[in-house]
Amino acid sequence: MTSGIIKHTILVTCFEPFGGQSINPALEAVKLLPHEIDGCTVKSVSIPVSYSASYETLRNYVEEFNPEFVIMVGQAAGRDALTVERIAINIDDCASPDNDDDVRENSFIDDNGPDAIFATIPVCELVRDLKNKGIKAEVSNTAGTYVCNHLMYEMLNHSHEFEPYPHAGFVHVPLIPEQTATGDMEGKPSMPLEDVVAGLTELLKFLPKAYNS
Ligand code: PCA
Repeated sequence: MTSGIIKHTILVTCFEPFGGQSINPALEAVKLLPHEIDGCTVKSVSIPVSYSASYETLRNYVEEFNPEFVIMVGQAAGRDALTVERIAINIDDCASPDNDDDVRENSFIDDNGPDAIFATIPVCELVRDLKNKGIKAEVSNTAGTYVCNHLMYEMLNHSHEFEPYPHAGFVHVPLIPEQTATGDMEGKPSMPLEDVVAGLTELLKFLPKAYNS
């Protein structure tokens, strides 16, 4: 490594399949990401779709890799663009169980935590850059109230406990065509896997640069 150049580490998380599906496009895309992008080390890991185990798992990876950036990635059925989440809210609320069969309705994630926490990555700049590169991307104002929002909230709520401080954010990705050909998801919007991978790669490339502009 050239001396004097800081080598950033970006931790990228994805989720296992859930809700009876055999594919999670976040997992499929994240496992295809390069291990290095423009001199940044990219560590890709999978997180269980579990309210109780998701953050525990992520925290161990943050302690192991000491990343400057944590980019969490999940599936959002019905969306047709990469959506960079602006905010996580302090609520678990979904009629569908997680992969541990845990159903949480209208319950606080942290009884003493803030109602909501903004992502600490530059959401609008990232989306603008992706759009300029011809990638379908939007800012999203809701990460839902299921495990993705839960993990994003927990990460942001605990970021100050780590050194270096990890800037953290969440990207929801659309379904991929294999999921929408038949079954429950038939007819929903999709994005080819290679476009999801290309979009995430561009986002990771731009991320450290967004702090220098
Ligand atoms: N999407 C779900 C959880 C796991 C995933 O990929 C969500 O949006 O909460």
